[in-house]
Amino acid sequence: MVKPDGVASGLTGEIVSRIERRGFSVVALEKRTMAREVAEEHYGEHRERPFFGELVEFITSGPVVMLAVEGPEGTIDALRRMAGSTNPLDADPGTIRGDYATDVGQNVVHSSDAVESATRELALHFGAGIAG
Ligand code: D4T
Repeated sequence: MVKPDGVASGLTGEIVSRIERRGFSVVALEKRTMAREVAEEHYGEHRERPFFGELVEFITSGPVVMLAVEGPEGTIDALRRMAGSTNPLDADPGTIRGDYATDVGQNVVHSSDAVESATRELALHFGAGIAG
């Protein structure tokens, strides 16, 4: 997902381009503003964390670009490495966060961290039919 800060900064094309040039397939893509209930479910694992309210506020603050990406086994980890560390100040240059962000709360992209979360998030954002 390109988060609201990434979309507002005009980074959608750059991020989609990095994913495609790497050789992964974008199988679905949609720009939309996430409903609060969807955001709370998306970030459900962080419900008890002190930054949860801000996180939901931010992710619903403007349009995101939701992507379903397909690739061989290992693609989930490869996309996480392309995104870089959650805290952009720790992210390596050449990663998306390392090139375009400085703030952990506004770190340009989200990428699923495991098969289970990818399956859950694909179903949440695109419907049951897309994961497989
Ligand atoms: P997402 O889920 O957005 O791809 O981020 P990560 O998978 O890299 O990191 P995460 O789940 O640990 O954090 C989710 C989300 O919360 C924001 N955040 C995180 C924050 O605002 N303050 C914090 O202290 C942390 C740890 C950033 C990403």
